[in-house]
Amino acid sequence: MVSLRYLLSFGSARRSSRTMAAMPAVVLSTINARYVHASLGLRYLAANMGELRNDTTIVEFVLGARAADMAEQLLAQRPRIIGLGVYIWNVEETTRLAALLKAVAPEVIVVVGGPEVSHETDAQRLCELVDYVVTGWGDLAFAALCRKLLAGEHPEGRIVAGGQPALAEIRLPYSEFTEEDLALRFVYVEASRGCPFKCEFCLSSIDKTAWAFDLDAFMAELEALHSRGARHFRFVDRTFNLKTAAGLRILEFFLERLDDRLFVHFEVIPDHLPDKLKAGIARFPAGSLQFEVGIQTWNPEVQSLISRRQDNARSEQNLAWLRRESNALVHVDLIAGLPGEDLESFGRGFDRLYALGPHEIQVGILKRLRGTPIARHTEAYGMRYNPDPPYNVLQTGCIGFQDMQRISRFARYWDMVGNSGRFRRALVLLAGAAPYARFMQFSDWLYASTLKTHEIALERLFEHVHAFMTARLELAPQAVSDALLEDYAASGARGRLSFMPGHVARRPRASATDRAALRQARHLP
Ligand code: B12
Ligand code: SF4
Repeated sequence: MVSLRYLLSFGSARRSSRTMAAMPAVVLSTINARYVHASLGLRYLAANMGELRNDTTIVEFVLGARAADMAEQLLAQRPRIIGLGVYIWNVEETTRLAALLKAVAPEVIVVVGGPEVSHETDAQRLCELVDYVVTGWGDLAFAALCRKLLAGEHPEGRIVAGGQPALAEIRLPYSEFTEEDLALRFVYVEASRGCPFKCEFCLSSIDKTAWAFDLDAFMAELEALHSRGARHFRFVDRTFNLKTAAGLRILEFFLERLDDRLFVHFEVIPDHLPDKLKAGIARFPAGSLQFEVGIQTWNPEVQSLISRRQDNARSEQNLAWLRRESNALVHVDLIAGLPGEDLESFGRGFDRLYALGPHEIQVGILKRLRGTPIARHTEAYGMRYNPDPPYNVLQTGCIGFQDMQRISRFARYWDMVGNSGRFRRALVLLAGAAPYARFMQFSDWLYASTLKTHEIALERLFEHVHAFMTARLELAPQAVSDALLEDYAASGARGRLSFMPGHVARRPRASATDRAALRQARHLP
């Protein structure tokens, strides 16, 4: 076994010290959304390779890497089998990668697995291109398949059902995190798998229930990670607060180890926060605890249509409690474009949530994930989805395409202005007493003025917000400037803004044709 087990790559290649003699038979790979996201799924597969573990290596990439570069790096390992983890965010890139791999090295067996290829395999080019598709859990199934393939057996059928072994049979993967992972990346951990709820837009709704890993064994792994220096933990449990006793024990573990660097992230359901959990939560200092809370919609009819059970009154009380009594960072998810929900209802929901003061409102556009039961509403509710990833809804019976475009831009701009935390003082003025309506007005105006939703420099964004609030909303210019200047200073940026005192207007930027003429002139003698 060579010492460097992981060859991490993000765009540009990092060289492995691996020698030709130590080439692994199996390479596990995936394209992560960003470098900070270390793949937990691959680490499970690697940890469960048994006698093949020393003959297996992990090579991770990040979105943006070129298919040819990734293929080159994978093939440089001279593997006999390449296993690729496929998710909604990487399926297009993985398809291009698999096509190249099969074109230049058809003898290398390519196996894919992961949530994106666990359903509707017939409809996917990627599944046609590769040799095997493992659906569902791959922890033990991948190793079993590799054993057969390396022994020269060829399993019948290209689609292999992963199966769901008892959790006790699965080796926990946490020793697979390297020192680099612990220092620089999120450490994903999992105390339970699956979800007992049935929200139809979510892939976890097809799980029969939630299964808990042996808590003692899991706590021992947390302890080992913590002693190795891990401080940034993200729980992938669908609903962390399902079992109070287990949740409390995990919270206590972190409370006993609080330090300046500790950061723990949990996904929680909003209507279940027993007093014991609250007492634990309240003891975390600022900056150490983060909750992602799914509200998705407040509309009871829509909730029942998509089989989401949620006690709105209790959710509201719990969110208010979190903001009032705890230091936890609270990020709340709302979905736009659910069947039966129009813009007005979405807007009312946004305002209701805004009033509760979460740190972030994450507005997501509904996606029709492969395998999710939401598909049953397609005809009756006029749902039209993007046929390509991320399968976002383009229009519904209640929201036309143009309005869906508006809400998508609203979500993007809200991220830049509302969620970024850079406009805290100005946002209060901008939102006024009607946050949704005001912000939608801003969003429409900003898009009409810039035709951009990306690549707006921070200074320009401050100037746009200033222009909108003074010229469009006709708010008192001094109050607007004061709020924005305070926000700008707090953001740490040190540029110049057009509404700063003593600002001298810049000469208008030369047009593209003027700049081309200037450039040509520079070549003249
Ligand atoms: C961490 C995470 C992310 C991270 C990215 C992580 C990364 N590596 O880059 C972030 C936060 C960026 C993210 C974002 C999104 N995510 Co996300 N995310 C997750 C989460 C919470 C954990 C994934 C995980 O580690 N699971 C634990 C491991 C053990 O499970 P696993 O990854 O599924 O792996 C198992 C099997 O799939 C299989 N397997 C995996 N790889 C391989 C490879 C081979 C060869 C084989 C044989 C088997 C196999 O075996 C593994 C062990 O059983 C899951 C929910 C969940 N709890 O799983 C959602 C989930 C993966 N995300 C999902 C979605 C929809 C999104 C978003 C689109 C959400 C949105 N904004 O609307 C975005 C898209 C991001 C983008 N840039 O476009 C869906 C995925 C649907 C899909 N078809 O891929 C999930 C399942 C949530 C859900 N319940 O619906 N996400
Ligand atoms: S949205 Fe949350 S509660 Fe609903 S099924 Fe998915 S993971 Fe479970």
